[in-house]
Amino acid sequence: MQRLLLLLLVCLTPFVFSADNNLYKNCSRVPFCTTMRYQEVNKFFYFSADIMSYAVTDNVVTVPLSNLNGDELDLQISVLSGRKARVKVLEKNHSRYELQDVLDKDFPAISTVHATTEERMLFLISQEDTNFIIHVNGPAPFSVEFLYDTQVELVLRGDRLVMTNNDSSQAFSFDVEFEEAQKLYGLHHHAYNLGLGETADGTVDPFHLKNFDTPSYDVGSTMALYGAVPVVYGHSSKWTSGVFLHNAAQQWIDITYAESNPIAYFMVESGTFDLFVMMGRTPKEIVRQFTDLTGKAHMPQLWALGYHQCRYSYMTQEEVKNVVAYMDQGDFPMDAIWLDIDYTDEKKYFTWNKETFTDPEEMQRNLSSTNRKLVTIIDPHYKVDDNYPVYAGAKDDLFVKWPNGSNFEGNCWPGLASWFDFLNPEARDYYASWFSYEKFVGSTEVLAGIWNDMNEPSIFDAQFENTMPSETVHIGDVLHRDVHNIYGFLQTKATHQGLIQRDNGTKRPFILTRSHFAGSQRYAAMWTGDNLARWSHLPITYPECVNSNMLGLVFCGADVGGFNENPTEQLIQRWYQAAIWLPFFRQHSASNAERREPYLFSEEIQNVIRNAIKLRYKHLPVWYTLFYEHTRYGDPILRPFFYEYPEFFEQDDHVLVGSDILARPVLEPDVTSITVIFPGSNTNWYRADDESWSVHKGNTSEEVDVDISTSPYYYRAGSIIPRKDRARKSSTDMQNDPLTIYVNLDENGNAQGRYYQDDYESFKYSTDDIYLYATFTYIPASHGIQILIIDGNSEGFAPVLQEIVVHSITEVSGKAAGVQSRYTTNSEGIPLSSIDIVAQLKKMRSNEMMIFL
Ligand code: NBV
Repeated sequence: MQRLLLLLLVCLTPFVFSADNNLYKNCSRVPFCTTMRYQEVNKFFYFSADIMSYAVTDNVVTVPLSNLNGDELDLQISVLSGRKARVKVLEKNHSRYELQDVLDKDFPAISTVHATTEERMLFLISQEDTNFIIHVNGPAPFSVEFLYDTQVELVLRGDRLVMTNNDSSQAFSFDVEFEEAQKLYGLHHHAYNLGLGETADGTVDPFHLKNFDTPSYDVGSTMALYGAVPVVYGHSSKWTSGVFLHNAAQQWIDITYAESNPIAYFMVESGTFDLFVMMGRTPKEIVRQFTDLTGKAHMPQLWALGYHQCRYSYMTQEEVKNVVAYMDQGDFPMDAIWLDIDYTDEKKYFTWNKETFTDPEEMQRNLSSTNRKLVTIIDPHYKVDDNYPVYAGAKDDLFVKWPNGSNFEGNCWPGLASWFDFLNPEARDYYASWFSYEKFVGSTEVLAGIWNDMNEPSIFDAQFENTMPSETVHIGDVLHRDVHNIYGFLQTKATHQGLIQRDNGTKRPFILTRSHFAGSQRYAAMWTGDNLARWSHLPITYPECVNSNMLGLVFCGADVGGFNENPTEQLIQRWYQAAIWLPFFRQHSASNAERREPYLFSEEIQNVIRNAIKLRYKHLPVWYTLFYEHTRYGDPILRPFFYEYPEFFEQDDHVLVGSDILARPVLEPDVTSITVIFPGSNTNWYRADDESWSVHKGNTSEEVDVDISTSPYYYRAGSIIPRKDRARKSSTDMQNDPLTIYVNLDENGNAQGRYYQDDYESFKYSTDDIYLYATFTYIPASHGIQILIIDGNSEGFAPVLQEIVVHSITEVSGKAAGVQSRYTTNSEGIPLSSIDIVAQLKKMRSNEMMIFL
């Protein structure tokens, strides 16, 4: 019977073409959400802060809170370095689960000057930055105000603070007010605009954060999807501030703009009230504060930034070889081919289907001969089968359990399965050990990446909303409900550990994860899950990935073409043109969707797709440099307009790649023109896609004619863009290719850009500082390019320039126009390609040189 049911489920799953709103409960079906959403907190329950009794231990300031009902709480405030603070609200007699593993490091409280005024207010002044001040207002309902430069920027209000703690519930609620913010952002992952809209008016559900498997999800909805990042930023053109709720339980967040300032009202199922407050002045500062808390991604290997070809599933090793051969024949650059669940023996991970993948090592050798990599899927569910060694070695103590101590068993791809308890370090070690070449028999170095899917975790059981029941238990008697949203995060942590151990730390792991949480960037790239091959799903990929980028998760992408259903010919072309500007670039499709590898289309369509993929490869030096800057500073790679131009608000169909490329692909069907908006009142943009290099003033918009081959993108005047213009079969083939630098002069004739390179695969860039990081600056007076090594030991690197392309602004009939000059030699007629920059600098014992044009 069970098998029959499973078969039915398996057969039906791919045909579910829009999110099943019955399966996923809305707020009105979740008791704590219904209660908290409309509760009017009675004055009897308002807490006051007894500020005269505050105490300081290890710089942590504790203030007792109490209400007329006799409830007692502790308000704990830690001022952290870098204009951040941490606020906890704790019960005196109850304990709650305190989240582990998510923060990148410890954040000790720094010392403050503290004093009270009368009985009403406690002042805390950061000793590191005396402009950063916190006020605790005592009278009920107490509140905590966060000030910078005497301006209140953010208020934790006590008026909706409720902490329940009894046998059936540990839910709590509170609200945060963002002073003068014009818009709130954050709360990834939703298929929603970048700016968070009103929900508190009750017309829609609050934003829901509970990681679920949500195939064919709704666009424009607040429903929970695969990942959760509980962060809200409040932004105005004057300042930006934010909060991060360090808590991995289910949450619902209502947003309102109906009061004098925008408010985010958090309703949380369980776990600790542990709120980080970030007081950055600008979007850039605030993102850096958040990536300081939750960490940065490490460099990807170069190949991971190339084009990935995937399918559910390539069924045989011959098919794999054929796809690669056809891609080569069609002249489509590509770096990796992916194996979905069908490569395994009965969905038993770390095994191969011996009939269809008879010689996986030979297949990998074959891939390697064309410089391609293999990525295979490894899910978190393990078939209940005593003859399956991965299961047998774990079943005694390493799986998630029911409260009675028996292993939780549920249905998933392999039939009855159990799930690793990734909260348990021993389970992580054990699982990680299976990535070794000895244990994962048939894997070689060519199997260079791992794909963690279904890790919300997804379980085929509608009564638990297709995920792990909240009453199941992890190590240390931790209830699943307390750690639900980090289940996938912890799987990627273990996978990362496995790949590091497998290669003795010599290679940077590449992992793609579906489920994610704040901080997942330290271990994995992520994608937006099972989208649909419909026009509505193409434009939403931009706010989805821009949002994740603003929340640290920089390596984001979406299935090209849409996972379920079949894209029209027009849609697939537009999808490629748009997807090249997202950090992770992979075509993927469902098992019952038509095959759509690029070479299957007509010559005209192939041309459009080929040009798009090649354009991606030409910009690989830009992507690589931006990634490095993320690892160093925590900056996003994709940016909304307001990140660079705080006075500008988002345009969801435009994206900035770093600060210097503005992409506005065609995201809508059947149009002959689109509107392009240019940000920055003192900025000009050169049009780069049609090579007219026409110039467009910031703060204006323009109607641009488009046909199917047009996908507008622009370079910022004042930038220098390093490119490799010979797009070849793979990024590996391009590693030693020469650079073309595009010098885009601003109105004053200046331009600057940066370039980074390393060995493209190891951690030596971070352990031994072996890299090249340089600025290119155009010096108008000498009509030359200054190359300045910023830092890093660049010995052994030999970047060569093949061409310098200079764009400048001139006036044609009263209108700004672009002029292009190209140089392949320096002013003495020496070919640029013969100038070995690093060798020459070494000879000159300098970190700076000029190339005169
Ligand atoms: O492993 C099969 C698929 C995978 O192709 C897809 O990318 C995931 O998001 N997986 C979901 C399982 C469910 C497919 C219906």
